[in-house]
Amino acid sequence: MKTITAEPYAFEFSPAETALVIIDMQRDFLEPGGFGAMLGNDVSLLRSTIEPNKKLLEAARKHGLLVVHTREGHNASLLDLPLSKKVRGKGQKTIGDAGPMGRILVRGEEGQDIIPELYPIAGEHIIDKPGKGAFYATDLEHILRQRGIKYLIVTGVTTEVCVNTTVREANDRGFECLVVADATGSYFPEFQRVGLEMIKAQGGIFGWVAQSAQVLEGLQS
Ligand code: C5J
Repeated sequence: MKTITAEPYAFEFSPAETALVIIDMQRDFLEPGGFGAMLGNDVSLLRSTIEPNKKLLEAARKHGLLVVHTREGHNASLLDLPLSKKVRGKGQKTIGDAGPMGRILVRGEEGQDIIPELYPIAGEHIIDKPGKGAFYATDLEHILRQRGIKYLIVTGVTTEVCVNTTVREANDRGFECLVVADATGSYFPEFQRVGLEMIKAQGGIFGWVAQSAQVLEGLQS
């Protein structure tokens, strides 16, 4: 077993039973003209997460962790897009409409893909998810169980939406989750802080929180 210095206490894990789960590091959330910007957000606020994710991805590859990337998005037919999600926000443009990076949040379009800095390599799994949680309407749980995974190191965007939803889903399924603070990001600094607090409060009610440097140190140890 290896140990990562974390809050509320040390996170113990075995690399062979651990997956790095990178949530929705997509152009639609991190680059101008995508879904995040369409909702009125300053997407530059998420860009500080790229470097820590690069380092974690490199380390995960080196130490043989299972790597899972997720992408929020919908089928080109939009048949998997609830009307509630399509119209929420009453924006001029919504999911499925044409944007500068293709149809917004639609699978196969440029904007829906993972940013080039963190692009998956052969052997890494990509989960396309229609919801905020990565377990909803996907084969993620099946893949993790098949590989004997018990521990998840979770990164990505946004902290209070897809990261938190996924960690809560994982926690209810018995996975031990560690969320990497500087490798997760929010358009709202307050939500970033509180989103992490909610995970580690009450003795780690949903899991653990650490910085990427602590995760890297734990992996090396
Ligand atoms: C959002 C996500 N914020 N990946 N998606 O709509 O957090």
